Amino acid sequence: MTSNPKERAALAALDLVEDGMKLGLGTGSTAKFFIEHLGQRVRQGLDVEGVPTSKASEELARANGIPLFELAETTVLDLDIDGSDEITPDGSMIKGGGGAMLREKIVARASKRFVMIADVSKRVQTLGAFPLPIEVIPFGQAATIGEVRRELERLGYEGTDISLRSAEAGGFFETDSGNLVADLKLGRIEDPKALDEALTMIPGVVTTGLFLGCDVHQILATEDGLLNG
Ligand code: ABF
Repeated sequence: MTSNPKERAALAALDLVEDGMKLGLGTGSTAKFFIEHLGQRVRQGLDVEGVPTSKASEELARANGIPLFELAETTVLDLDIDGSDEITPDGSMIKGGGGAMLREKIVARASKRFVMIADVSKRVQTLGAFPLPIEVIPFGQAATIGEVRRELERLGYEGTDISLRSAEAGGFFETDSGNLVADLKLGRIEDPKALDEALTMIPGVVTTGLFLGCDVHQILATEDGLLNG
């Protein structure tokens, strides 16, 4: 039994995988454990195929011999296994710390069931301590950020620190879709649904890192076990 809580959560999610399943393959360090252990099971004969939620997860899945496929109009995935940056007891999440929230959202929407894997530190009562990532197109990004700031003030978030995410190699971080990410330091989000709707209405905003209303099965690992529910 591994001592790493993220790996323990990933292994518990692996127990939910059955032969013949179509899977969403998440992004992040916890999902990495899942993909690597899934690859071992595939090499032992498990018959599954997956849709990766990022180029990084696609490369990792290929390196682990997991068959991949593209989402079609009628595709319904059996399980989407992914991490998160924050999650409340009712399953509302902030995702996108890794900048993959657009593809993650598309894959989650195409899935019958969303399995969130993380260490228990991701559990919060109210979202917002983790800066909310939003994906914005490069064209007119400054104007978009201005619109975002005005919407936030209308919703009562005064003086929010908004920063375009930098890339490690310098310049701005780019998502797999070639867009930018702005991180909103809101501190506490009282009405995530109203915030998500308001921000998503802004033309230059592609999506937010708010995942709301998913049927989420939470697998949260503590230092010595799993948190039930
Ligand atoms: C991904 O999981 C991202 O949305 C989120 O940022 C990340 C959390 O990563 P980790 O498992 O490394 O904490 O889905």
